[in-house]
Amino acid sequence: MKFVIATHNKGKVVEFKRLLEPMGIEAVMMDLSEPEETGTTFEENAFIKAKTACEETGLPAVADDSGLCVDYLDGAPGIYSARFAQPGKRRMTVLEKLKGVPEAQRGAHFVSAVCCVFPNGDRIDALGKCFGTIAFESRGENGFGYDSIFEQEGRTFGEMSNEEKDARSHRGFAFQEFEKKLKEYLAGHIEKA
Ligand code: ITT
Repeated sequence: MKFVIATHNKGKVVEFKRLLEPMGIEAVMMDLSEPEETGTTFEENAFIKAKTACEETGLPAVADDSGLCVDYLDGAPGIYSARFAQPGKRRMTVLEKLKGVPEAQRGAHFVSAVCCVFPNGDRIDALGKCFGTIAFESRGENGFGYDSIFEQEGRTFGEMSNEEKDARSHRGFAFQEFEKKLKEYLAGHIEKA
């Protein structure tokens, strides 16, 4: 099975391949346009990205819309995680906004809404969340985006191996659900778009 990966984020590309290939999926990159994310939810934006890529390539397309929701910031940056501050300044912006905030009030979670659209219009949706806290400083070089400031049990995602992150991350959980639904879909249980 060949699926096109509908993302322009290099960190996500690496994770998509890592999570999709063990399912027997050939995950390919193509030159895709970048649709405007006009949705008001993670799910809507994931669908916009997957549908656009499927229409452009004629292949089943998988997208994820994801983000970091910080309790102290009333869930921000949320769906605006990629547009929250200038590139390179996003982690620091979160840390600055939480300056002086004690550990007990630094709760946060990541969300990943995965959407796969097939050329016949069928779609599969899956959602994953993972909970942790915002660290007091950036730590670790692995991963991408907010990984180095998102902590679980004393270590940031940036300090974890790929396997550790996948086993506990929002995207790891979303792709677990996706795999289950894909198997059901392929066995004939079709969800209509
Ligand atoms: P595409 O839309 O092309 O997929 P994007 O980076 O714009 O790329 P989103 O709109 O879904 O993707 O924005 C999600 C942002 O949330 C992303 O840019 C990261 O900063 C952050 N993010 C999502 N998943 C993450 C993860 O696993 N680790 C760290 N940061 C993550």
